[in-house]
Amino acid sequence: MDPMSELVHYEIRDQVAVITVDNPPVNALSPGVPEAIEAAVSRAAKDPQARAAVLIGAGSTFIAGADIRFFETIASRESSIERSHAIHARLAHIENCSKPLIAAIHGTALGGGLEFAMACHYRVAVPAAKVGQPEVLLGIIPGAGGTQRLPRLAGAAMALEMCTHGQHIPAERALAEGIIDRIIAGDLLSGAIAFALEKAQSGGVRKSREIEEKIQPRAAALAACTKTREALGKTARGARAPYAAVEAMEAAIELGFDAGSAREIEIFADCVLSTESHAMVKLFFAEREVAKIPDVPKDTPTLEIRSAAVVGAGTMGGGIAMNYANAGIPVLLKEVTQEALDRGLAIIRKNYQSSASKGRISQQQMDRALSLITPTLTFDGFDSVDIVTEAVFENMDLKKTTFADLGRVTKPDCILASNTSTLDIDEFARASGRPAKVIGTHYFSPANVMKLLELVRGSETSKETIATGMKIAKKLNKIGVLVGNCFGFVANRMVAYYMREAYLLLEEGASVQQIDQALVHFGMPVGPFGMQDIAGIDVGARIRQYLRSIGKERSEGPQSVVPDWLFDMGRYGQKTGAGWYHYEAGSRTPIPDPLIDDLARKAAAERCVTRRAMTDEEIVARITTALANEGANILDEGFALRPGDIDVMYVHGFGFPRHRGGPMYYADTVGLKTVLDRVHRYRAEFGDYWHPAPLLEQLATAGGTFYGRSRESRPRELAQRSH
Ligand code: T1G
Repeated sequence: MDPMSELVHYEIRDQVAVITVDNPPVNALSPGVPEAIEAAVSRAAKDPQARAAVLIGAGSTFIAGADIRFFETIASRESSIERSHAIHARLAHIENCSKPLIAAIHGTALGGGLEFAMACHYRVAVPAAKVGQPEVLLGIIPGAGGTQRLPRLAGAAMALEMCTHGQHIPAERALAEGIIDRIIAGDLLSGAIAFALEKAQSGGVRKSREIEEKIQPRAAALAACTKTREALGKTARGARAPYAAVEAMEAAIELGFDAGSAREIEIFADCVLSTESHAMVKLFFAEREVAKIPDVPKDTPTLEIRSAAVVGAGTMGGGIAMNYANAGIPVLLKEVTQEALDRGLAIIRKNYQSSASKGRISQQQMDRALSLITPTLTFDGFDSVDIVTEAVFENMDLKKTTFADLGRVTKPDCILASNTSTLDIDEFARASGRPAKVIGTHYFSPANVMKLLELVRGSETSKETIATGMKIAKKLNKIGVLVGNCFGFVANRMVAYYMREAYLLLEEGASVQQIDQALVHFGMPVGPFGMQDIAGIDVGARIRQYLRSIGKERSEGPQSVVPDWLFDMGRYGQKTGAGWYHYEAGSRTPIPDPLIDDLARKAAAERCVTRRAMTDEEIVARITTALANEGANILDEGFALRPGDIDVMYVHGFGFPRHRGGPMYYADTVGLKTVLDRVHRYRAEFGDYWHPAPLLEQLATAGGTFYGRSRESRPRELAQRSH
């Protein structure tokens, strides 16, 4: 082993130079790595002992791409262009090596990793390896020739799919598409060396830049670009990077490799400096930071979850049971009556059938998942499960009784989780007699689909319980975010303000369709009213009823009466065929209903509100300002650890557009001074319920941002509810 570089090693094995990138944890192309790879290839070219060379990654993966941490250091278009030219030149130099150069892939070859692999003459991979150009998920396009070499290897359609969606492609498909040349079933390095020697024997170097047949005829390849651009109209929802990738691919097809590369370099520069990219990079790191709880170290012991139970087979309970079954964990599903149990199971079966009919799961997977769900009317078997999730109605007395039962029927180390979306978990934690084992696990509707799991820390929740909760989130393929125990926790506390504004806008003169469309245009998958028709108007109405019954007022200001009227009329949303919209039998297509305008007019008259026309900009500004202002209160009070935690929740729980980074990052990009000015203006116009959050005032006055707020001023521990 030659210590020519800490980051890249060089050695000769069986007449082949082995170049090993060793930059843990993911062999990112940090400064020094590309240079060292190039130097090692030059050395192999000159080395009389080497007949060929293999590029391989040390540790668990090949190269996972550029080092994302360094994107922030790109200050101008010129410096981006300069850097890109340098990396393109390096890859051209590597590709021009006179001896066969083979990339040996395990783990993932992503972004710049795949681009380095494509500059090699051939690629081999282990069966479990994956390749991809995920740059679009960071708001950029491949910047080291990916948009030029990939279509030449795999054809325009495949390259377009990869560069506009960013998905990871398994080795087998990559082989079929021509991205890799052989799958190595045994030891990767030995297989790669054998492959390299074969190529040395046959004298084969093949430069992907010179392959033209896959992008011929040009008209067909360009038609694929047009088709992709059209399809993006539905999926990209306002993001720019996917379109930029298509543009770079068109350049690859129309201009040839060199001019196409020059175009890629320019487009990359525009993207890397965009707000969209900055937002998505912040989100990438925030998604990883949520797993880091300052006072719960990584090595905190956790409980092994081998079996589970769910109490309540309603929409949420059924969805939660499906999550466990999908993860291969047997789950008991308990209801009080046979009818309710049958109804719940029928919905579960219908959900699986719909996934199977869409080809998302096989019949076998469906059968297996269903066989893991055991319906029951009793607590039999609860004494052996490792976790129980309570998903009964949102009613404190019912929860208290349920937790008292669970404390009695489960084993002492069983985790007792609650799917409450608002209530004080300390109250029913005490009822269980084992508050250290109690944690909130708040799922989002539909629970078997949405990625977010909001974990709620009670005042006595133990660190082991928290660490186990985070582990369960991962196991269920969710993203777990730990929050403090305040009313509505973080997700619904903010949604209450989001919905308040939507309701008030409706009364003030905007239509349900205008508000929903303005938000969809902003990038949400569905607007607030469409969302509520999916989740159920009854859910919020029952919470309001409960609050009234215990003499509590909602804190988020004036409430429209319209949702309660809809509830009284039995219009709960999609499940009853009518809510904010009307639905035809068996259809989920929302049809505008003139009745809602009548109700809005009536409610406006009752509150003496003068109705007026509104712009989409005003709608988006009001709603996003309400979110950011309340987010600032939550941060200030210490119920969320970081602004990124809130953003991750909104992206994964409600589909807030990734390319805007989440409500807090979005507010930073709007400018906190502008956000604060709006709050003041709304206060003057609409009333005192618009309070500027102290943290917003403080940061806006100091010219700061939520993300720039110093670590020292952030809470290290989540706050607890004051009783
Ligand atoms: N740069 C810097 N840090 C990275 C990184 C990267 N590319 N990838 C991962 N990390 C860190 C991550 O923050 C975490 O740190 C740790 O590594 C483990 O990651 C020129 C411009 C590779 C599939 O988009 O998709 O190439 O939290 O927890 O679940 O055209 O990481 O431990 O401190 O995610 O095993 C394109 C991004 C870049 C790949 C591994 N590449 N990474 O998943 O571990 S742009 C990507 C991933 C580019 C070129 C362009 C995943 C993974 P910490 P992890 P994992």
